[in-house]
Amino acid sequence: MSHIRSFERKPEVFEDFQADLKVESPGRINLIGEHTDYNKGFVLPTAINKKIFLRFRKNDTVNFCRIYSQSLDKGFEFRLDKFITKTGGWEDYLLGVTQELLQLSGRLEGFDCFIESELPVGAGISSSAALECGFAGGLNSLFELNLSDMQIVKLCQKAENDFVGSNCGIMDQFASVMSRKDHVIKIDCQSLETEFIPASFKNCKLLLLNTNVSHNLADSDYNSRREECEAAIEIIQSTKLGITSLRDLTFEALENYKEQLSPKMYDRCLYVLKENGRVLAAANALKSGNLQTFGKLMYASHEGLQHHYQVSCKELDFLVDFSRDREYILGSRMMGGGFGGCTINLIEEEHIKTYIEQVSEAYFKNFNIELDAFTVMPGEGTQISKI
Ligand code: GAF
Repeated sequence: MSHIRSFERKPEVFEDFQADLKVESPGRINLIGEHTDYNKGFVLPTAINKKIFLRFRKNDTVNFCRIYSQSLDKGFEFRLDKFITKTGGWEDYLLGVTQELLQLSGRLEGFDCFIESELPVGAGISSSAALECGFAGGLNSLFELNLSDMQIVKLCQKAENDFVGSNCGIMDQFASVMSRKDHVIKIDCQSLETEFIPASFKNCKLLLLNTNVSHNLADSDYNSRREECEAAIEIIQSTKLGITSLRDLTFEALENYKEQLSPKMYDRCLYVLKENGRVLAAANALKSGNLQTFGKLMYASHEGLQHHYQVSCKELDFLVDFSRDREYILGSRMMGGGFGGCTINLIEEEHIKTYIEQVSEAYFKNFNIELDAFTVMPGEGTQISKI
């Protein structure tokens, strides 16, 4: 039997909670470079000015841990000296991180943690990475474990892969921890080299439109895309040594293997190769202030995700299509893993209000679902402070 005990209401101990440490852990956006991180390619994300807030204190026990989420009005307690098992719910992000920290440092003790969030769940702005990284960063600091930011990033990704069971790449955790205010990060997911690029969008803003749908198979379809890429690499590797990821493949080499790959595999690979090129071109366009080019690359990215990688859905396609003949929208694309969540739009500021009214009305008419719309700014990665 699991020793993890859930509670549905706020326990007394979290009333008037006096913490030792507070953490601000941001969600992330990705301007371009989708499904390229686990293929060892390039991405262009940044943290945003919407966050999860966590507060921690030691509770003077050796093993007893208590966590409460104000936003969910739910919490749970567990012991560090008992085998940690999955619940299948939001708790797993935190239990997975705890297990990784125990394995890496073995030096945790009892604590209480109070969580509040302004990140919508399932919107594709990575509330899960924000939760993992904020929690890991907080415990690292509370118990003086001396783990580096990169160790935090990697252990959170591992917790999500091994404990939660989502085979995600490194982008979300990296962006949530490492970002700098008013910059986007070009990450080479093979070498983990980074370039911080000033995020100057002139008279434009980044507008997120949340479809408020999250199709059921999001996790398994995500994992199967990754498997399809890995299967293609395995086929190519069997005759061409030295190819360990799609990053090592050229367009020319891919054409040579076309016959041996299924049409689906070929399409997935082609998308990834093209998307890597688009990230590099987009980073250059941003540096030279060419937002028209940047926007076109966003549209091209969506088309690849829709037709070749096949991770979009009718709600996302509707929103991208709706933006197309409006000159004041420079670019639009689905963002994140896909199958629901948000589109990201590069839009001239003066048209935002009218556009939100128009697109919300049309979206509701089509799907009978309310659209959520909000602008975001590139923000700072995890921030931790003693109280
Ligand atoms: C999700 C994953 F967590 C990331 O690692 C990345 O693969 C993304 O989907 C798609 O680009 O957010």
